[in-house]
Amino acid sequence: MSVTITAFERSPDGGKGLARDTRVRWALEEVRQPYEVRLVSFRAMKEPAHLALHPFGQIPTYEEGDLALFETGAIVLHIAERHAGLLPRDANARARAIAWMFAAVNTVEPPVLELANARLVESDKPWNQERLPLVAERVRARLSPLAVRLGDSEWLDGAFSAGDLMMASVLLRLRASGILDDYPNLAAYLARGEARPAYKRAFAAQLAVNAG
Ligand code: GTB
Repeated sequence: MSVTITAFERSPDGGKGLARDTRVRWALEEVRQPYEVRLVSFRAMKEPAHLALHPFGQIPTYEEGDLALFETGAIVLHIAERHAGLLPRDANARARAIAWMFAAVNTVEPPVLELANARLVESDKPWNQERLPLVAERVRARLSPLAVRLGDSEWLDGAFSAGDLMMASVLLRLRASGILDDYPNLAAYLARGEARPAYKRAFAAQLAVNAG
């Protein structure tokens, strides 16, 4: 069954791979599933046709036959459950990998987004300089225990899984802040994720849309 995802017609990051279609592309590349991309403008995302796919008028979405999904966590889990390569066979290890997916989107991503917004969207506000350190501290409160848990391991729990894919995708958003420099093992973990051939193909595909 063919798969179609949506992505920004022109991503505000100019192809740095920070928009969330990249993690879905990455998952599809890991499991070697071909996919089509429908590009949508900011206006089209808020129109009825797209809202029928995504109630919040965002990208990415995922269509496969009769199935339409939104939310990258749900999309990546769907891909990982249907194709070998992103979740362990052992039931307990599989459950733990899924727990890391939730940790990525539910525990780590919220403060990471707050920091990105504080740095980019709120930088002209008079209270920004006072707020920025508070928000950065909330990010550190997640990174420190994550770094302790990862330790010297290659991935979070055994072999690379959808949990690592989601966690690395979230950490990517921190690179510009420089905060990862204080967590060398997390920086190396992220670099290992980016070095995966599947990530490279996903990155190149989104760059091809946004370059120039
Ligand atoms: N929780 C949802 C999920 O995981 O799928 C969040 C989806 C989401 O935030 N989508 C964003 C969107 O559609 C694009 S990725 N925004 C438009 C809108 O809400 O109207 C967020 C994003 C956007 C831009 C950059 N950037 O340029 O650096 C990075 C990330």
